Amino acid sequence: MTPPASVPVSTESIRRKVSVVLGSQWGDEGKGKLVDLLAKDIDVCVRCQGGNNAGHTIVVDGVKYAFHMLPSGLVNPGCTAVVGSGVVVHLPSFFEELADLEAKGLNCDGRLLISDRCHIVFDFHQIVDGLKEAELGRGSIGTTRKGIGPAYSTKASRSGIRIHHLYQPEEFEKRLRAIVESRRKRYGHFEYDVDAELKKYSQLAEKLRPMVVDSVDYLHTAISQDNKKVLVEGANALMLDLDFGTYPYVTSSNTSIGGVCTGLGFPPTCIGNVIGVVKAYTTRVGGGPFPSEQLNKDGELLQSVGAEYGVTTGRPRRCGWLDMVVLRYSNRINGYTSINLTKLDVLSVFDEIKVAMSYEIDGKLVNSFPADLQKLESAKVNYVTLPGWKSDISKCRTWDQLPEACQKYVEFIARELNVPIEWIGVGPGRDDMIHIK
Ligand code: 2SA
Ligand code: GDP
Ligand code: MG
Repeated sequence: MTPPASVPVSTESIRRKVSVVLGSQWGDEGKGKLVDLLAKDIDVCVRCQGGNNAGHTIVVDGVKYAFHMLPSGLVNPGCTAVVGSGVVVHLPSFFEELADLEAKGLNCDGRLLISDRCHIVFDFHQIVDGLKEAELGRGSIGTTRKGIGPAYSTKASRSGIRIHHLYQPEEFEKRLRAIVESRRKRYGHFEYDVDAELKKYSQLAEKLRPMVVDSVDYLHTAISQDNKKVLVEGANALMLDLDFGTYPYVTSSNTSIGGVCTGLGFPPTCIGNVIGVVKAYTTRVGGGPFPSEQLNKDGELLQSVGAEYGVTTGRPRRCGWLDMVVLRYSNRINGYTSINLTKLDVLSVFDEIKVAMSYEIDGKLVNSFPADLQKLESAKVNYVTLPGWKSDISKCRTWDQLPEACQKYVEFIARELNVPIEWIGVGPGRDDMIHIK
């Protein structure tokens, strides 16, 4: 007897079919650029967590695309993009982003889908995001104010509104009124017109209808029956993970490999390649600890040469040296099968390059990235100094073209992590990449 369509014939048929791109540090490593590059050989590009807090930049033939909530694979015309169930979606921003892309000439007709299980981010979540940050004062997280934390809180408290609720108007209205009332009890009165919102959402629901799918069925059918190649685009990064990042200075989703399974409904056995994107130095935007941060000329140089500004908020990013404690921890959790080292060209201006190798707390070397931020603050960071190469590498397209000191820097990182470096970014453009096969 033939099994029903939604049941895979065997788990073998889905084994290692899905590739994943993840940020290994505090975000903005250049994930979007790699996803775009890989998307030419894949059929489906999926986001599994986060929302429009993310900012993924792609530069193709001088045209710059900024993706926030939509999967970056859309730049490739043969790629279908899926916003998976773990993503939280602010629908007005979803349609704005889509319109911006279409204005740049991308035809997304029929190749953008959204899970009926996604939770909706409402404007009141964004208002609450701002109120929460104001309450925290000097200890604020430095969120993007896109309502991400409040939306995931609503989801965890089981009072959230999902995409399928858009098509159950009575349930939608009941839930929206209840949650706004509860948020007003907690935060006091804030301006928010529920009736206008209900009207707006009934129009948005119709506009969205053709894109709504059961993404579990869609994605499993894609890999098991249609033999399609799926690529998952991680947003934010490991050190911003709700469980493993520098809590509470984190985002509110699982940005680590676990978020791929919980955000898409894929079992771990589906996952094959896990590509860690590692910036050749470190940046962080927002508050929170950053042990290898350089509040000096080196940090300023990284910031200006690397053009380190937030893609979503325009905030300057904090900058520092590469941190192997962070990367070893990140690799333990995500299990990278290969690495894309990015922005190596930015380091060309330095005579010498430092790399953080270990932390000492109370005179003792620590084995892993500490949970306790007070202890972390007291950590002494031990660095190694490596020679710079002081020459322009932005035109290099093969390993052999890189200067010897530059090769040594790359080899040092690969050896320390025991993970092969397969791609090296030498500029923002799609072609500014060295692929080591
Ligand atoms: P949120 O808004 O609740 O997710 O913020 C919580 C923390 O997560 C950080 N975060 C980010 N860090 C780096 N890049 C992000 N995306 C944008 C970009 C950021 C921007 O690509 O440049 O434009 O400012 C991102 N999104 C969230 C955030 O800074 C908080 O520390
Ligand atoms: P993402 O969030 O990880 O996708 O990264 P962002 O787009 O937020 O930030 C990375 C920035 O670096 C973007 O402006 C990219 O265009 C740029 N970029 C990516 N790779 C490289 C590279 O190898 N060299 C240089 N100079 N810029 C790069
Ligand atoms: Mg970014």
